[in-house]
Amino acid sequence: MDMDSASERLNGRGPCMRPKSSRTSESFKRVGILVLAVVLTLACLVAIGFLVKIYLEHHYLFCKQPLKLVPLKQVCDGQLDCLQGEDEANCPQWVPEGPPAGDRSILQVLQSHTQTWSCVCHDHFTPALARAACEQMGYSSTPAFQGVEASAGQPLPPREVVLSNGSLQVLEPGSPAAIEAWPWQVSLQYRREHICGGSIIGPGWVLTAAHCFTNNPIIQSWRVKAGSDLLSGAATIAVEKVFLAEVTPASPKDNDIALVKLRSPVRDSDSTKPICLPYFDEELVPGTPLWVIGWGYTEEHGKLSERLQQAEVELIDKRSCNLAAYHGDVTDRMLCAGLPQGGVDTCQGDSGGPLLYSGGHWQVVGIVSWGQGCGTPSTPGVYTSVRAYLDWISAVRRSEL
Ligand code: 4AZ
Repeated sequence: MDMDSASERLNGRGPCMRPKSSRTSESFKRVGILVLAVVLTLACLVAIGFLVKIYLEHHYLFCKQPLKLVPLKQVCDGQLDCLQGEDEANCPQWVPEGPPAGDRSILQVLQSHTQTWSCVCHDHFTPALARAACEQMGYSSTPAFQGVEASAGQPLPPREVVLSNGSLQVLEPGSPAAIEAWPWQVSLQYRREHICGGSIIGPGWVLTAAHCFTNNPIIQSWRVKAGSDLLSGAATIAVEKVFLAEVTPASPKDNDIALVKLRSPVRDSDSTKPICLPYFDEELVPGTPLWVIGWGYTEEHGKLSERLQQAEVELIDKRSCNLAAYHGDVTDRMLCAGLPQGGVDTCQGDSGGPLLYSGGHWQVVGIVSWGQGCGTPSTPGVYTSVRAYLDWISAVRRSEL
């Protein structure tokens, strides 16, 4: 054995053995092919998944609850297929066309909650109002506008609008009220017809206005309806006596207060409860928030409301009330209430009902009495001040003990 072959053996490189580096590269190759195959398979799976996703998105909507696929033609078809309504949410909406415009120059508004159209009536329309109106219709350019004569044959009722948060809003004079919120409110009915509102101030007593009885003098024809926010239906209570504060022909608006004694007392419940009288020594300051409620006309020449309405007003100081509109007719025993810009007011059919102050507990501070028109600016509603008649109320009730 020569030295060279001995060292070849020692190094493990015999004539039938491959070199070590060639074996390593082969196993590298095998691993490489395996990795490539795995990567290619994964890529294929991702591509297939992607294609399946595109296909499903084109033909189905994915419902989360219950987990299912809804064919696209069942989406926005008016029938709920997904429990959470995903298939009927965000659908195109149908918007009904308004009535054909009589005068094509008059701006019309649709009140969403009543779905009724009105034409916009505004004495001092401004560029800001015009711009807001156009923006609400999707236009951004500066509009031109002009006032038009409102003819008698107007096909739509006029409604006043105000600018609120950048958009035109129809002035909403009131909102529907639940009797449980105002359980002292009653309807005074003559021959089954609603004439006035009133307030329960004790189990058998209703406070109202004297002028309700002017053309309706037969006591047996009067009935009182308590515990309901609707005018029709429900039982009524008979009237035993009516007490009026003395009204003189010289000042017919004075002493517009009456007490009605019921034949049977109303029992307290969630929908029938008496209201407190005001404190004799508490004079409210102008600007105090007050509430009015009733079934009266919802606009000046309108009609009674079947459902009780509520509206917030504020106490207006007597001096400015007299100066602005009433030339001294508002006496110390009356209160003015409304909003300086008008729009919220009582009207025919609300008479006799309460003007309410929420001073810790609800108090009837006034009785709906008179006013020029309904809701016009500068002619607020005028109310009998109940505080001025506390002695009269006690005297009447004492006389019936
Ligand atoms: C009425 O005729 C009447 N805007 C009641 C209140 C008002 C006007 C009229 C106040 O019974």
